[in-house]
Amino acid sequence: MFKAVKKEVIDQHNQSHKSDLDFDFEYLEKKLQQSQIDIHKIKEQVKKFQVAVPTWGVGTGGTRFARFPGIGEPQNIYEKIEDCAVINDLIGFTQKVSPHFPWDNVEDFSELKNFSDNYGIGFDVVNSNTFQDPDDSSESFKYGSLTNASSAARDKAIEVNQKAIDNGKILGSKGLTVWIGDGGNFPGQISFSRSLERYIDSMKKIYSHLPKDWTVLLEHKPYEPAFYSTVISDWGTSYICAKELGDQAMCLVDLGHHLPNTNIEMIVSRLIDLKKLGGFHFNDSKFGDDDLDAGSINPYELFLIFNELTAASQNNKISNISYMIDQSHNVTDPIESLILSANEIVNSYAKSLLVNYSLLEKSQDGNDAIQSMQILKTAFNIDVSPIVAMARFENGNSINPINTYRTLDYKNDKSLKRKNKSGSSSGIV
Ligand code: PSV
Ligand code: MN
Repeated sequence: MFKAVKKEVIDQHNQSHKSDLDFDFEYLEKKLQQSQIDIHKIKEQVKKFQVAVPTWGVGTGGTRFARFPGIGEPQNIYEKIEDCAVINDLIGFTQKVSPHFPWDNVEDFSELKNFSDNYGIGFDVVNSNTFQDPDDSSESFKYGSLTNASSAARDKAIEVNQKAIDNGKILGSKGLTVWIGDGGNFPGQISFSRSLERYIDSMKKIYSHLPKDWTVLLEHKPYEPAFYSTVISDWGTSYICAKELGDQAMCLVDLGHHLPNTNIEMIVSRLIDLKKLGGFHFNDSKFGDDDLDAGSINPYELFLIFNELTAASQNNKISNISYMIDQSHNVTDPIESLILSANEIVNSYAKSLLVNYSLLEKSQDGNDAIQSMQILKTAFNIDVSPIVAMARFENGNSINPINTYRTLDYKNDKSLKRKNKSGSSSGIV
């Protein structure tokens, strides 16, 4: 097994941070004892938390205006895996990656799996890309993929998805996320009705290609790249399609795919009750699908989402939710953004574990709005970073991952071998 970051480096760093961590942890332990919360129980749950890193997230992102590549950027899936292994060696919460096809296509998927296995990296849900033309340019998805009026284009889009499943099978994945950019830029451009019908029809063909132990996750989005209407625009449409397809079809909630001020935590609760919540794409946003770092703009929203998840899990209402990050890192070193984002997600999860749900239920049913709100706010306001840091330490990872990462000079080192392609193209990868 290779280590992207040497164990000795992590251990040496941890030595200099351990006594401060012990001090903070013991203080929090006493503080939580006052509310009869056992910090060790929380820490054990936190140690098991996992969220997948998007392979496309380790490359510098961009907008439709420009992309400003960083130094030592990964140029192919193998180099992306190396960067993901650095992240996981430092934090341990990201043992799997979520690949995107055809972006991550290789000749030999078994070889890729062996390579990743060696780094201790596995493969989570795979993603299919039919929002740009297929690799062989045999068909165009300019006017849609799974919902295109041309049956040849639809068949090609189905084939791209089926290939993604086949690749994922070799990699050990158990799921496929389907997001299509299909929609219209002008009123009248497409028939709302016929395009949805075609989507369901195409999805049925993809669904029938799924192995029995796989899940297909349907991802909705209200706009972009289509700016007037999208075919799978909201969670209701996504739910109807998942229901129509069958038990292996679930809905995926990308935090950026909602109109402003949408109550995302309520959507999460609804999908849980409808038994159709299958996964997340975590990110944050200010205005639209900004793909900013998780928890960087609205950490309370992230906490409220985990509050729904933890309450549902304590009532045995959910299992097997796929947690993935989906971000575009335009001005930061993606490795640093992903380290902080994953920790921010774990942080929100840890805070949700502090909520006393039986007290909250009583308070809600007693119509005590102030107390109910305070129960959540109190948990949210507790600094759980010593729990998360101790979980990382006990899992063999870094107490202060950004600090450790910066001493590696990793990207400078990589830039000697990885040569960025010239020019500044736009786009997300
Ligand atoms: C679309 O905006 C999306 O959220 C889908 O999940 C894509 O697969 C991903 O972004 C690409 O970054
Ligand atoms: Mn997404």
